[in-house]
Amino acid sequence: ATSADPTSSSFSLDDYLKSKLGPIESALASSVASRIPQTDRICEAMSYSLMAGGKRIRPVLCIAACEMLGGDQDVAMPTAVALEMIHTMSLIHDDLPAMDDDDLRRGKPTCHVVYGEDVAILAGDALLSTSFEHVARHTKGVPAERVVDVIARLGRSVGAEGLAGGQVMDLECEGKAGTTLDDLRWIHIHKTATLLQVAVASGAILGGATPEEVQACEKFAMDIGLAFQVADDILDVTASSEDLGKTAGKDEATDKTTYVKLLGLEESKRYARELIDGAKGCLAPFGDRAAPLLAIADFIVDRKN
Ligand code: GRG
Repeated sequence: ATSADPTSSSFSLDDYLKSKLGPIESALASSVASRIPQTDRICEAMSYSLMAGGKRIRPVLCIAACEMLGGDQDVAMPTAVALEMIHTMSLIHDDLPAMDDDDLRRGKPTCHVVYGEDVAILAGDALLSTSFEHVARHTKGVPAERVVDVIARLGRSVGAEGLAGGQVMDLECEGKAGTTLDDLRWIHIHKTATLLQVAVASGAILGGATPEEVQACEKFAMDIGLAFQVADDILDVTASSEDLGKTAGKDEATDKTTYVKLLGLEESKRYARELIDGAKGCLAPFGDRAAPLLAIADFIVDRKN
């Protein structure tokens, strides 16, 4: 077995990511290519943000879950692309002057800085609607019910019970005293964990998971989603200010409530580790086939950006 083989005991996440990122990047690039001159500008704005160099955690999670269930990478790829489109849309909108008003994202000028607020809003809208079209049009080789289930889950993850609802709650809590750990958890479940959950659940569904298997995947993803956010708060305090697009200690300087402020640094680290260990336990039924997802779970708390 090679080190990229999920069943090998010497599984290497680096090799695994190297083997997945190439196909993901090319699928992303072709998904927003303009086909007629009239769409050149909007497609350029969509592509600018989509191709700006994210970690691609959501697409990798989706493909890894599909393969864990014995499904093919190609079956999951349209959904992997859709997840990154939705994620990118949320970042473009999150950076707008009406929201966080950020000039930099992933170390590059934000979409509205380059293309204007009007085009950035529309690029986000176009990425969102194209994500659903992309799954419906390009997912091949599995029963249609699985595809419909995936599209329904993607839609839910963006709406009031997902990104949009989480963002509104976040705005309500901003600068307000008395945000509790439960409030913080609610925000992060909806802003972050839900899309990670859909990434893993969709991959599993496309790979042919039973309802019990989907549930185990969902519990895994919810916990790594929360851990991701706790790790983010820890990184904001500990990361070096040379990190692109991040300012060390950023949240210390604002009113934003974070896990580190509520729990302290050491307790936050312990909480993140506990969430990751719990998450990994959910995948025990999948044996060695879970190796990539287990390694990604560790990466989420050990990452440096
Ligand atoms: C417009 C319907 C609609 C919804 C958007 C703006 C908004 C509502 C939601 C905000 C969502 C948001 C910005 C959540 C934070 C998600 C998060 C953890 C981002 C960082 O993800 P990484 O680390 O980023 O995966 P990279 O850059 O690696 O892709």
